[in-house]
Amino acid sequence: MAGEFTNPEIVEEEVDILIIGGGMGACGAAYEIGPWLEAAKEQGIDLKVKLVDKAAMDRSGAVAQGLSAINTYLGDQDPADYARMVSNDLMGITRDDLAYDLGRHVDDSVHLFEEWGLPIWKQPGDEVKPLAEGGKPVRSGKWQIMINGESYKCIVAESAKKALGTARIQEHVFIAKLVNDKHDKHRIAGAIGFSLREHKVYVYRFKACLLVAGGCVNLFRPRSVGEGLGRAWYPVWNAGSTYAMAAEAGAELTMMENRFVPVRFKDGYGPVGAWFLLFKAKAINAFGDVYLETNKHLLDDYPPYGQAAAPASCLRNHLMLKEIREGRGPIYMDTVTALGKLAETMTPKEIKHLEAEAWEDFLDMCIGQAGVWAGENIEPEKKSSELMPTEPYLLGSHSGCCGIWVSGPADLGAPTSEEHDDAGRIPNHLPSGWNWGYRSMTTVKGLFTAADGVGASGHKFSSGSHAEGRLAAKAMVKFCMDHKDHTPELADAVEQLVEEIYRPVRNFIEHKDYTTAIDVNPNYITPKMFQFRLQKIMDEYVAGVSTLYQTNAKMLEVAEHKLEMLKEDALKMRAKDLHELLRAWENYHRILTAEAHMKHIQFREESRYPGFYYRMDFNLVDEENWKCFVNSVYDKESKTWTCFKRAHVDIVDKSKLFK
Ligand code: SFD
Ligand code: AMP
Repeated sequence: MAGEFTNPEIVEEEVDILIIGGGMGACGAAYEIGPWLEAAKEQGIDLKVKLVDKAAMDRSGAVAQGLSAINTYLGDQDPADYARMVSNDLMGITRDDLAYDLGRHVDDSVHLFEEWGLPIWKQPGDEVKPLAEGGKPVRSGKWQIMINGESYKCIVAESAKKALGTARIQEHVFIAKLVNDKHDKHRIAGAIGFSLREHKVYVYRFKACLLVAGGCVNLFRPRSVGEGLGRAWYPVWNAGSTYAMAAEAGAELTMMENRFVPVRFKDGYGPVGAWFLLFKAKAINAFGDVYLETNKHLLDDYPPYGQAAAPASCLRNHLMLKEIREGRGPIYMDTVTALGKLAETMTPKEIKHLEAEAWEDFLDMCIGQAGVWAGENIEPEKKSSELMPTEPYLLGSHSGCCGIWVSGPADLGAPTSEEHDDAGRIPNHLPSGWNWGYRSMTTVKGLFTAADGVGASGHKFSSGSHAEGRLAAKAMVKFCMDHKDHTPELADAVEQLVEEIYRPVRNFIEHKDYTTAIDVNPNYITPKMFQFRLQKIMDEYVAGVSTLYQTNAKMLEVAEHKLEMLKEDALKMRAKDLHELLRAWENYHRILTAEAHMKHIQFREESRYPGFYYRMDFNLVDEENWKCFVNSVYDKESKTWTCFKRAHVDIVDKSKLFK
């Protein structure tokens, strides 16, 4: 066994652009890049592109299981209103330039999805009229539209593969590290990864790279343990690769203190959006109180955000947590009353159809929840279902905003009171430091990101992630054309990189015969056990579910120390096969992401997201001192983080939100 396992074949390849990931952002880039490559060719520049996904694109990433709604579709709404909503839901600290830019581009991706065959619910009479031709969708909420989306990812991936061509796509290769340029440490030059099917290590050299490997899941101890282990809301295969690899390459991160704690149907993590928004269901405590109403006064503690017409997701959680803390749980989604009310004006056939839709909402995107309903004999019209706030997730495209600091669009600016237009914006006046030439480029030259990778925006969801991938693709081609004579050279020797990637394999081979039980060995730790240790630290000290999302400086100090120890032990992770090598590297990415999260929470001395986490020693939103971005850089040589403030500017006028 040892032979080829310990000495993998090394495959070196030079391209111009590497796309890392095969999810919504990557599919957007893969689809969009073709025409821009053609335009470059016409100018005599022939650019080579490759896409690498650790899984199979048809079912990889967050949309793997399908979705039942597209949560960002503007229709005839104003992108400035969209930017306002994003800001409000994320407690005022977002990049309006990024949100506005996304808002004005996102619908085009949705129109493409429909053209490619995604069934979108339409208003009666408009059933066969495409959205692009004015067909009116069934909206579950102001920004969300309903779809029959079990095959959503297959449809989007099919078009991406067709556009890029399968010869330019490599599946089942996990990228483990980015490599900086030999002559400029603020530039990216390559990436290294390994095959999950064969004993091969891939080394890519490139001018530009799109890092779109999703968010981070399983860094906190999940609520589902034991027989439920592996069940989570966001996909367990989003392992923080985006944030960790960008940080190691020297990219500035932003808002890594932010997290998303979704309220979900208990145990199955089923979606709640359709229930709240489409079926108009209410969440209640065990005694039937609608806590969003009975606890409404708590919002007064958080001006101005508490006064917004729609309270932020974290504030909704805050009102629920009071009920749980004070012993008035379980919390329920009152499906019985909601369906009963809807049924009052319906025929039996229409009622049957409505019930089918309630089931399909789960079957389209979270089959496990349908399993819970079936297994517990839950008929939603007769029995309400429990809700729970989940363990925290790190992401930048859903209702969270952690991620990487990127260059914004060049044509959107900060308003001054004298000169903004009706939508509250003026052109050509960007806050300094928000644009450095190429949309979606990080602070590392040539390194781009999109979707879950882009911080300080959020609420892009599946459609916005695709659109943002497209924006990045165009900018990357421009970057390559502007730097056509640049030859990337790796800062690190390939042999040394391979050695590092395969360290868990060597740990195993060297020590496996020391004991007779393969998992019990003083010389190595299995990736599974290592993950448990990380999750325990994060859960107990960094505001996980076991402390009801509470922490303080002292607890964070303990976490800091324990994470240091864990990082030392990480060198002892073992890999008995390629699958474990994947698990080991996912853990390396998770631990750095977890550390960034912890450091940012430590730095921000306030509780900006009540309901997502509380710094009990600074249990307030402190507008005066903390209405700012918290950004950080990681130094891979000294293994230290530096956190700092960056000024926040409202480019879109927000006063409308609080009227
Ligand atoms: O119900 C490597 N999302 C929803 N979006 C909507 O529009 N509507 C919904 O209904 C949504 N909801 C929802 C959503 C997600 C999930 C999991 C659930 C419910 C249960 C959000 C979107 O899905 C999300 O915004 C986008 O998918 C984000 O796109 P992107 O590209 O940032 O991430 P990805 O799609 O997960 O893809 C990641 C890719 O990277 C690969 N990868 N490849 C190589 N090397 C590595 N080291 C890698 N690490 C990862 C992955 O394989 C994958 O291809 S609801 O809750 O509101
Ligand atoms: P979810 O299924 O919870 O991910 O929600 C899908 C969409 O509905 C997201 O855009 C959420 O922000 C929005 N949403 C969910 N619950 C509510 C609610 N109670 N009020 C307003 N918007 C909500």
